Formats: sequence, structure tokens, C-alpha cells
Amino acid sequence: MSLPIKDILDHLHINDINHAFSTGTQWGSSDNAVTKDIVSPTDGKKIAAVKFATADEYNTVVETAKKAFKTWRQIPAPKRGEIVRQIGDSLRENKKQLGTLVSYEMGKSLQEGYGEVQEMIDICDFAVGLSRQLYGLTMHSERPEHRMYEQYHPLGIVGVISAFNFPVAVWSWNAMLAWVCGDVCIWKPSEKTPLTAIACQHIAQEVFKRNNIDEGVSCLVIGDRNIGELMSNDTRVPLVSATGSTRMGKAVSAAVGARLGKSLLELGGNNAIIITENADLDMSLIGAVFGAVGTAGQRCTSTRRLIIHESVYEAFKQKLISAYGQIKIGDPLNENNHMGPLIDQDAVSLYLDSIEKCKAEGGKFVVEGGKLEGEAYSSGCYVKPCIAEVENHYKIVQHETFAPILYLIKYADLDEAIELQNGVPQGLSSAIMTNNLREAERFLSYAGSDCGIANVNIGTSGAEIGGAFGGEKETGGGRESGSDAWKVYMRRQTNTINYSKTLPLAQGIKFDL
Ligand code: UN1
Repeated sequence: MSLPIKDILDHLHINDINHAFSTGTQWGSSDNAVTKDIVSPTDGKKIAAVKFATADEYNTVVETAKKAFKTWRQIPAPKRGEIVRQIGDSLRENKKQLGTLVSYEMGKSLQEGYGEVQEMIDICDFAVGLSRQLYGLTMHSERPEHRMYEQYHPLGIVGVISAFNFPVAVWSWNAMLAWVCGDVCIWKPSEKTPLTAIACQHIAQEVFKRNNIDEGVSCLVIGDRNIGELMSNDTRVPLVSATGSTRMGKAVSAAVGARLGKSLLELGGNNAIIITENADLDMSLIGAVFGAVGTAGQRCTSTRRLIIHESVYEAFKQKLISAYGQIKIGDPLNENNHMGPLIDQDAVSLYLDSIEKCKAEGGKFVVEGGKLEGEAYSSGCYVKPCIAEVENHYKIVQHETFAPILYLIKYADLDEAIELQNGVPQGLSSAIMTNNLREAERFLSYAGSDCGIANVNIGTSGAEIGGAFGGEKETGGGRESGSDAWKVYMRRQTNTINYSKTLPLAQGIKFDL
């Protein structure tokens, strides 16, 4: 049973009207700030209000962060890691409360809300270990008595633009790595889910304060796309990490690129599972249904397409239809429900519009969609997950709709299936279900999936933090979270040291004076 929301808001320091920005312990907003009510999609009730930061306030935050960087970067990386370890501990203590607020503010199931906080805890642990690594390579010099190596230095201010669907975890992927790397962070959370961000800022700042760290290492700026634009154009922000739509990513990339800054983009996906004639269909069912209806189809890793071998197509379709009949939709805080609402009524309109577009192109719905009505669904944000038989080239199928609409596509030959899987503009996640080694390896080979993530006998969503996360093509090319994703948060320097008594030039060039 979930905790009362009122107690959770008190516990996480969420007020009736929350300030527009924070540099740590300091919070503020101007008198004439735009105020926005944050309404839960679960019950349509106002949770609290937030104020939007002005350009001047954004500027104050950047200047504070810039100053903080000078001292933060001097602290040895393992000591910075120790602070991240404490943040991880605090997240453990607050997992229930924060997870519940994620679920209430965003609408994902409570299990997934807790899972999101667990993902934050996992990245903290990962970053702590990393803080004793951050290593470069050494090379052999072509010149005698010379030494050559590379090292990584902190970059400066990292701007983080996060999306509503993972309102806190994706910030933590960025912030925890950035912090151990010696960077400072300015976070612009989604304007749809700022309250969980405010809660995280309180959790982090309490740890920074306890450790006597300056204001400005962890900063928060609440606002709309204006703040994102300021950040993208700001030469004081060497790296902008942005998660969201391809449209948003193109704008960020153009602005950051125009000033030759770095951007790390994690944008839309259009993820498919190939279900071969050699698949375990029961296992495939779990992967497909969780992938399609988990987070109400609002993950960038959500399963949008199933590419099914003709020999198992009908049987699998029937399994899906009967599984969809058992999905419980309703208040995400009630743990019996599998699926909560969409984020807001605009998302419902987009969902309904996509269904119409799909029908107009010839899509045949085998599980009908639609908006749910009635007292339990009074927020107006609940919809039915649906399934349509389509062709891959339909415009709507080529497009990422952030909703639980699952498309079925039939194939005859594996290479054709791979071509269909790759035949969309996006390239985030992909999967094959098979017990056949040749099929699995073909899918993972250079002739296989063109996505950043390619799984065997696992669905498209639910990646662990230890791997690099991100995708190709319109997904933006960035890699966050595990593996060596930390390198983007640092600047690389190659050092050559001459400890001989002469100065020989590389490439054997003679230059005698
Ligand atoms: C996202 O949807 O932006 O792999 C991130 C997953 C999660 C992260 C999703 N670990 O589904």
C-alpha cells in the first residue's frame, strides 16, 4: 500500500508553491515569475505549483555553478565519489517516498516508480567505483627518453535537459557521472514533472551541505523550452545532455553545434522485437507486453513493433489478444494495476490521432484502443493499450507515438525481418526472440540490428545501467550511463614528456639552429 501523498510531499520538502531555481541550499524566484500548477495524471488533482525561472535567474545559476566548478574540480575524484555514495544512501532511505512521487506525478506504476529510484541508486554505486578509475592510456613514444600518455580532466558545467517519462533516473545518469568527473550540473527537468526534480535537488543538496561543499555543484532551473534554448546557446556550458523528442534534439544539437559545444542526445526510439519461428512464445509474450504497456508505452525503449515469423504469427497474435484482455489499467499507486495514465490530455489526443492515422493508412486493429471514461479515470488521461496489424512503411509506423500502441508486422525470412526492424528513422533499442544460435548471431552481426541496443531473448526496454545507453540515427548517437559513457563528461589531454637532454622532433624532422 502506498504512503499518503501529503506525508510524502512534506517528507520530500515539496511546498505549495516551489521556487524556480536552486543552486544548492539557496532557492529563489522572482515576484512576477510565471507560476504553473502541477496536476497528477492519476487523479487530475493539483499536487503543488512551481515558478519558472527568468533569464536573469538562469544567469545567476550559471555564474554560481561556474564559481563552484573551480573548487569542486580540486577535490580528488574518489572524495567526490564518496559524496555520490552518500547521495546513493540517501536515495535508498527515500526510495519509497521518491518512487511514490515519481508514480504520482508522472503516472507510471508504483513498481516502475520504485524501479526508477533503484536505477538512480545503481548509477550512484557505479559512479563511486568509477571515481577511482577515470583512466587514460599510455603509449610508447617514437622518440628516445620520451613518455606519452593521456589523461582526462573535468569539463565544467554540464547542462541536463530531462524528459517527463524518466523524470529523475536520467538526470542521475548524467549528474552522478558528471560529479565524479569533477563537473558541476545544471538541471532543467521537464516542465511536466518538476516536483520529483525538486525532491532530488533537496536530497542531493542536503548531502553537499553536510560535506561543506560550495553552492553551485548541484543546480536546478525550472522552466520551459526557453531555458533549454539559453543553455544550448550558452558557451559557459561545454556539454548539454538532452533527452526527449527528435524535434527537440535537433534544435539542441544545432544550437550547441553552432558554438562547437558538445551535446549528448538521447532521443526517440521506434523499437521492434523480432519473434522468430524458434522463439519461446511464452517468454516472448512477457517481453512484448511489458515493452508495449510498461510506463503506458512512454519509454523511449518501449516496444512499438513486433516483427513476427509467419509460422507463429497467428498463434502469437492470439496470445497477445488474450494477454491484453487481462491488463489492469488504473491508479498506478494501486499495485494491482499494470498500467497507469498517459502524462496528460495532450498525450491522449496524440494517441487518439495516431489510431485514426493508422486506420486511415489501412491498419487493422485486433485489440481496439480508446480513451477510458468513468470515475476511476476522471483525470482524462487513461487509455486502452491497443494492437494493430500494419505494414512497416506506413507513415504512422515510421513515427514514434509515445503511447501504448503496438504494431504487428509479418515476415518470412530473417534478413527481411532485420531489414524491417532497421527500416525506420530511429535506432535506439531492438530485440530478437529465438533459441537458434544462428538467428541470434545474425541479428547481432554487422548485417543485423542497426540500433544502439540489441538484445537476445529480452525485450527492448529495461536496460541495466552498466551498459552504455543510447542509439543511432534519429536517436541522436549519444551514450549515457554505464561502460565508458563517462568520457563525454571530461576533456581528454594527450601529454608527451621529454626527459632526454636533446629535443628530437617527431617524424624525424631535422631543424638545427
Ligand atoms: C528512457 O525511456 O528515456 O531501458 C530511458 C529502459 C530504462 C531507461 C529508459 N532503463 O527502459
